[in-house]
Amino acid sequence: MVIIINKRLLNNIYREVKKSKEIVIARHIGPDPDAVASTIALRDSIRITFPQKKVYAVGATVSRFKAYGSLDHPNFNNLNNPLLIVLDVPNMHRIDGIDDLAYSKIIKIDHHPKEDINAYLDWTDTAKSSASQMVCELILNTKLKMNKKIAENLFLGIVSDSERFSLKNTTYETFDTVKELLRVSKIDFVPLYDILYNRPFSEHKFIAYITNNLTIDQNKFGYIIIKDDVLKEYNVDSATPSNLINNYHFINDLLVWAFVTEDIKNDIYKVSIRSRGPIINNIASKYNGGGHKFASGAKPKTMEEVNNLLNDLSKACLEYENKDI
Ligand SMILES: [Mn+2]
Repeated sequence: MVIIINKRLLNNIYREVKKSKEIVIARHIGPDPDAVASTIALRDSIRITFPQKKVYAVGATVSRFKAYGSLDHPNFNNLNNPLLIVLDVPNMHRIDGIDDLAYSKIIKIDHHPKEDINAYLDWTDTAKSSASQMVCELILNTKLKMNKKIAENLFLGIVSDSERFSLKNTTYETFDTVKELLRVSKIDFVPLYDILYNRPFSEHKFIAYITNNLTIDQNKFGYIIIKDDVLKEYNVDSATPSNLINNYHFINDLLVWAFVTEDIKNDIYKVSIRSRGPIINNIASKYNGGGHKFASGAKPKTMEEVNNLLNDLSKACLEYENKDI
């Protein structure tokens, strides 16, 4: 059985869902597989459990994630103060696609450290591998229903956010939940890895470009600044580097690494950061960002801010290396 400490909170979330006629489910901007998969899975579960309800999963459509299912674009004017459920996001300004929505109350399910979202029911647990794991636990421990597609999405969200159960957010609970998910759904999960890891050869050449051009300083801090013309040359977009950054987890010479990508369209720099030791989310939050202790992102506006961020990260590596001496 899945071990749940907060069964009461899960029951309260279920009761609130049951009570609500209209529900909007949202996640963070710049989505990743966990954000998309958990949103669509929860929507589909509520839909098959309560077919009479209006349930929408919102946020910008990302063509790369179409295998998870399609998102909804309801006219918010036709809704009457729906319940808003936010997944995988701790800050109000990073919720995607709810700008003109007048909602009644918020339920939050998230594994990032708590920020400014003030929820009526708040299930925040940084010990969970993924929002998908949490949605999975919610479904398995309440009367919410599961089907094959829901199970596949949840599996993909968990595998992706835990980087195939290799990151520090993976616990015995993660395995417990996945075991239960596979037991009840009987999904054939091995072919699903294609959805996460198949990529065109041009993207592999781009990985080679990053590897060849990554600068590693004396503090074991690695970084690369990827210009827009390079993205064009390799036929990738400004979101691609953040999807590749976990590939660099098992490199001896790296303690922290950052991919800085020029985002011409939005006139900012997108920075993805990973760490194998130093805590980085407090640094990212100084540069229009945040995230997990060892996996963060930031969006500095100028090259000067980028340089300051890179300096701070390198310094964090130095302090981390010196702390045991
Ligand atoms: Mn997540």
